[in-house]
Amino acid sequence: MERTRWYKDAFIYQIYPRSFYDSNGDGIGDLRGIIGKLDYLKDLGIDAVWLSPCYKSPNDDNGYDISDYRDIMDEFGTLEDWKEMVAGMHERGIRLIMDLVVNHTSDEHRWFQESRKSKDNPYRNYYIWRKGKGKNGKKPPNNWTSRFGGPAWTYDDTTGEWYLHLFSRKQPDLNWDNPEVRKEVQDLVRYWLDLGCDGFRCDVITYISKREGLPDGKFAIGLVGDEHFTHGPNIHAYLNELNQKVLSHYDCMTVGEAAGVTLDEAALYTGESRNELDTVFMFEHVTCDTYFQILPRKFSLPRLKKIFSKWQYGLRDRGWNSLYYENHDQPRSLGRFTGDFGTHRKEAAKMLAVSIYMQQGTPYVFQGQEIGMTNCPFDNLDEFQDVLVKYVRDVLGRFEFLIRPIVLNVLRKRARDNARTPMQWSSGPQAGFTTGKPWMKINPNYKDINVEEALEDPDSILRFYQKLIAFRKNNDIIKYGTYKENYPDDKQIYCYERWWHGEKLFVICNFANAEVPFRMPKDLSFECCDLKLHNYGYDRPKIADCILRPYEALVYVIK
Ligand code: TEU
Ligand code: CA
Repeated sequence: MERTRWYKDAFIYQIYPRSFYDSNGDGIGDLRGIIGKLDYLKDLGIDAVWLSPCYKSPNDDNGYDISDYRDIMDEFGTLEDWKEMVAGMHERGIRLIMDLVVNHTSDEHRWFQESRKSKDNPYRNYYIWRKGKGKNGKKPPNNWTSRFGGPAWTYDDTTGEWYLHLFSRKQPDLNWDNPEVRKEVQDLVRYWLDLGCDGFRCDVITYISKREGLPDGKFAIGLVGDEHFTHGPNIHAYLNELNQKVLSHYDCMTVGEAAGVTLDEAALYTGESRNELDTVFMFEHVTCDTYFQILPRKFSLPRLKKIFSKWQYGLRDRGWNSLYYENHDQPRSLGRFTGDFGTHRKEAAKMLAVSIYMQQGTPYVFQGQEIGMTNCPFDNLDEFQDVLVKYVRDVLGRFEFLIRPIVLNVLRKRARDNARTPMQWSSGPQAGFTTGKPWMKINPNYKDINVEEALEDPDSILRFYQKLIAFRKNNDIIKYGTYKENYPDDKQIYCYERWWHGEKLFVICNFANAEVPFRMPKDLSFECCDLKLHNYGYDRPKIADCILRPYEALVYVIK
């Protein structure tokens, strides 16, 4: 099987199925809902869909807790619906990337149900069980914390031992050191590829290999234990094995979710000769406005640019980047990376698109980003649905009321719920998402921000995305060109160029909601120059010293 590496030319659209489109009025998005919107996706021009988990799940973490890897969640439909969905995608030239969540299962998975029954159950070693510390073993085996807060261990009465869960207690970690577990994963990956899926987004894949002996982690604020399971001792061997046994036999692609990944590690994961993953999601830019990855920190453009440039220069010829601002775990990018955009929502959203999608790598757009959806003005803590928020509230316990306004304020900025409010299709009831009662709050701004409106407006964010995606298609400068940043210290302007065989792409982005003077770089000489993308009506035909308008963004091809 020849691997065509089609992902280098692909624009990928992420669907969070629960919030995309509800076909049957139960208030929950579903696969038939996706089928109903395939033409919308085709018109947008995207090449592939990354679908967040749609497998059977008790939904403690909205499908990231899987109880059966080979079947579809009841609320989302059936395997037949899935097949129809894939066929419909393929007919339209759209590939499907499934979410592969194999660091952990649900505690309701049959393997775990068996595993907890007795110490000699054949499935016992599928998970990570340990005796506790202290008198009677009533203290957790080590000090690792769950990514959702609290200890990463839960005590189980039946056998008097603890099991490890790096996420919620309903998400027990699989034991990848057990060859049977790795075989199970290979089999289920093959199962979906044989059914027609085109690749995988590998959930928290950097956590699957834990250090032998599970030593205590060093003291840290928030997350403890990281150094013993992020890029753990056998990670590269396990990924190489999965690749050689299964992935390499298909023309598929993989993208690993890689929180904490460094440039050198990313090169190891994605180097083409290493046969592990094709690409990874790094996290540096989406943590550049946080403290301890949790608390909000003032956004700084130079800090963001430094991260972009580090990855553009650093992974060149050594691996392959992923380009994203949003996903189902991140707050919305508008406002976050633009400051208060006031009346310039459209310009700001288009500028953000230019700022990232002219870089080298595989671009991702998250549902709603293409119409400029924003964070949701949640009114109180009960409106949040995310298991992560429930954990936070658990930890605060009866002290919650003391700091409730602060918590609400932080969550409004940072909560994952911001990305998960239903897709805004129209200005009609429930934003056209459902005819029933939506499973989660709809952002009240849907009357102004919705797909219907965007399709009618020739100047909409959506129309701009269509143009940008079409421009990017089969564009060798964007795909292969070298990257060079201008004015790295500028606090308002992000300016970079890409160069390939005598042609140059020149990108100017004003991140400020204000007029900002721009000076042309001295070494820029050219004979002809073509304005390809502009969020202010294509009226600056030449690159020249000028005053950039609020959030103005320009892309030129020059020769
Ligand atoms: O995310 C892993 C992860 O690193 C995030 O959960 C992060 O810790 C969190 O967003 C705090 O910012 C993946 C999935 O994308 C996420 O939805 C799941 O909840 C998680 O794994 C567990 O499967
Ligand atoms: Ca439904």
